[in-house]
Amino acid sequence: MKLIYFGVRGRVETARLMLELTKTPYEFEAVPLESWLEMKPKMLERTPLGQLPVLEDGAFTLCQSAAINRYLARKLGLAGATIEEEAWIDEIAETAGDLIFHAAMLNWNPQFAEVRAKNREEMQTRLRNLDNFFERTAANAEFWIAPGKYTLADVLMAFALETLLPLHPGLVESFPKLYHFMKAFFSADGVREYVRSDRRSKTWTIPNAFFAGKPEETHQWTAD
Ligand SMILES: N[C@@H](CCC(=O)N[C@@H](CS)C(=O)NCC(=O)O)C(=O)O
Repeated sequence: MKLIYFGVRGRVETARLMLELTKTPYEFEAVPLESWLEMKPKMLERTPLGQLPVLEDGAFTLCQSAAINRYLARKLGLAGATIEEEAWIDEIAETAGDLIFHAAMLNWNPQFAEVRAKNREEMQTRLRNLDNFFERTAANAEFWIAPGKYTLADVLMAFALETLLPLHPGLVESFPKLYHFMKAFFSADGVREYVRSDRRSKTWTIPNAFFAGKPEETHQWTAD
């Protein structure tokens, strides 16, 4: 299996986390930004809009990060066991997607410094609601859908919460249940080694962004 993306976490990281969690061998091709314009016409043959990420699984090619995530979840045993579980995973996936969307909008906002504090307040409200939702619905402290069984929901939500750590220092930590859930995922067998390795991209996005394009603006896990 092969994933192609830029050398950042961005829209490919949850697919990588699933492959690492399940210890599935894969190749990651990091396209240098400077090669992209030359490469893009060729990518149009493989993806509708000539964008990344792209997954190649033998002769099967797939684009759109959410489609890649769902395909991998089904293939790697991280999907729901019933249609209710699937719907619930979708619900959490959309919620995680909202967090990522608001983080990305802030990261790319030229007024980043001016609007960061307001975004933190809004994010605090979102996390308060999420914390209550987690309390009401999670299987246990470390697994959202099924106790002892990771699903796409855990992967997407843990990554979304991790994304907020450098953006709003101390905010996720102020919700101990969510913080514990996120940390437990990043300590899971397979994930733990990967996120502490050089194989993981050091930045959340590309250097052109106003935030998250530098390693110090992106969360790094250290040995503990
Ligand atoms: N909905 C698509 C969006 C893909 C997308 O916007 N990819 C960006 C990188 S994050 C890209 O390829 N940009 C280069 C370009 O559009 O030329 C997905 O989730 O995969």
